[in-house]
Amino acid sequence: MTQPPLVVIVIPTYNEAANLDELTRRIFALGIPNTKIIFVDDGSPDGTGEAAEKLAAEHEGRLEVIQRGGKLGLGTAYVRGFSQALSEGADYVLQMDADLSHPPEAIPALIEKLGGADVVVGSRYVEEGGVDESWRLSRRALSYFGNLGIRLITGLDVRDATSGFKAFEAGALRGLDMGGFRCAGFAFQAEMAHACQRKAYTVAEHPIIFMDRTKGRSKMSAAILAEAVWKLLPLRWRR
Ligand SMILES: Nc1nc2c(ncn2[C@@H]2O[C@H](COP(=O)(O)OP(=O)(O)OP(=O)(O)O)[C@@H](O)[C@H]2O)c(=O)[nH]1
Ligand SMILES: [Mg+2]
Repeated sequence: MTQPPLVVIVIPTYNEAANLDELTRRIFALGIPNTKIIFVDDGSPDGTGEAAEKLAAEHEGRLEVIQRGGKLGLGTAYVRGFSQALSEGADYVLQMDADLSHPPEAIPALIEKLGGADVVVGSRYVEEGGVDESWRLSRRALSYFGNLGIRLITGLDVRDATSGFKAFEAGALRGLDMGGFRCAGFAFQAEMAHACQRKAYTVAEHPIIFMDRTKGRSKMSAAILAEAVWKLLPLRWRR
């Protein structure tokens, strides 16, 4: 009997101890055969690393933890987790946040759409996609126009340029020069989308509703936003 494809979900964590149990439960409840989670934790002071190790012991062989010494940014955490996933022979690699903003229940649909695409993006800005109902108009506008601005600056075609919920066909991911990525913070998501577009990969989008985190705190900062402006600007001219 042939093995079902190996699905590896890479999740960077920084101070997400309160979210890991529910996230893990909801992912494994999907019952996707041959699925593995890799948490990449940056020495979170709130005990996320310990919580992740406990889950790794409960789900032996299906959940792995990469511990880094300090907060090195979600971009480099993804690059580290992706190379681990590929070295373990993943067929499909997914990325998502740990704070339950990305609904784990969309994972099967993302994987299914990989049948006709190299990359599938969980997207707020396609029909039926959206953001948390509780968002005020000002926050919606900031998110929408921020995304639009990044698309215009970088020349990205994908509708949700800053989505951190993506699925990759392993060969496509392997084809990217991730060592050359420059963005450490959330701009990494657009840098990644841009790298896929330069490679002329087929990118599909699947609608998701992005929910606000209910536990833990956002890591967004002025420095991370500044990085987005400075490092995404030159992308348009990168080859
Ligand atoms: N390993 C690691 N993970 C990080 C780091 N910064 C953020 N993360 C994780 O990256 C994901 C996204 O971070 P969030 O703080 O939710 O930021 P965001 O989703 O852009 O912003 P919000 O919408 O305000 O939540 C979460 O799973 C974080 O725990 C980091 O420096 N290292
Ligand atoms: Mg978040």
